Amino acid sequence: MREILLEEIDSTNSYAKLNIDDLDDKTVIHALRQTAGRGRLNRSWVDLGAGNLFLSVVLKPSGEFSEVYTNLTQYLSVCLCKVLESYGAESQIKWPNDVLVNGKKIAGILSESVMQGGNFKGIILGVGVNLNAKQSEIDLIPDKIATSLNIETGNDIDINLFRGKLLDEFFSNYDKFLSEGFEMIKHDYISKNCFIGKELNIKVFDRIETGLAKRVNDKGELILEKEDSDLTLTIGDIL
Ligand code: BT5
Repeated sequence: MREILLEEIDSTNSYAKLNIDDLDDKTVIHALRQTAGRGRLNRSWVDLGAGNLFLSVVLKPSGEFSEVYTNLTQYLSVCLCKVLESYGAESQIKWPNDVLVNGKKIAGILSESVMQGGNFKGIILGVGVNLNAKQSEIDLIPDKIATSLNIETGNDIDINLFRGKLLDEFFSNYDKFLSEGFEMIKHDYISKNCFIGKELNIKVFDRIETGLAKRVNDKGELILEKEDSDLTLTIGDIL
């Protein structure tokens, strides 16, 4: 594993994407500040200051895309929960990969597959974690109730220690995850969920699906029970 530390960048995911040809498998890009952090679907990730974590991992597991790569965000969400719990913060996962503490969003994950001229180049797995933030700044985050680890634990968080724990957790079972897939983490993922058994409205592109979150299947998809039939969802946002 190689680590690149940047003082400031627009987005660690954008940097990794732009330089993917020059970056080895398992390179970690870590920025102290992010001026244009990205979420999914053109949303933004707010930089709450230099004490917070912004990093992207470059993954080049093979020359071709494989379905298991779509579950890497769920794998990372389980890793994040384990690390947060080592700080005494009880965490939960909101499908597909929001990580919450006390019902508030503490981390976000953005996975991007990079293709060039029809060739699969790799995956950029980006993660932002609020570690040391002020409540007054968190309150300015649009559309979400958020929190940070210092607020939840009452202690300042050593960002390098947290990053080390997260990368150790991620890479210790990464190869096994690639060969076993979502089933390897299914038990942990489900034990952390905060949505199964609930009546949900889920935004899927520009439509809203309503139903009972019945279960998560072996591929990490959400089975939503609707009035007339079950719907299998691979992406979406629980509203
Ligand atoms: C995500 O998107 O949650 C993925 C965020 C990934 C950020 C990392 S940082 C390092 C790497 N480089 C990047 O450019 N990105 C990755 P999504 O599920 O679309 O959620 C975005 C929504 O979360 C926003 O619309 C806000 O409502 C909320 N949000 C934004 N900043 C936040 C923050 N710091 N803490 C909690 N919630 C936030």
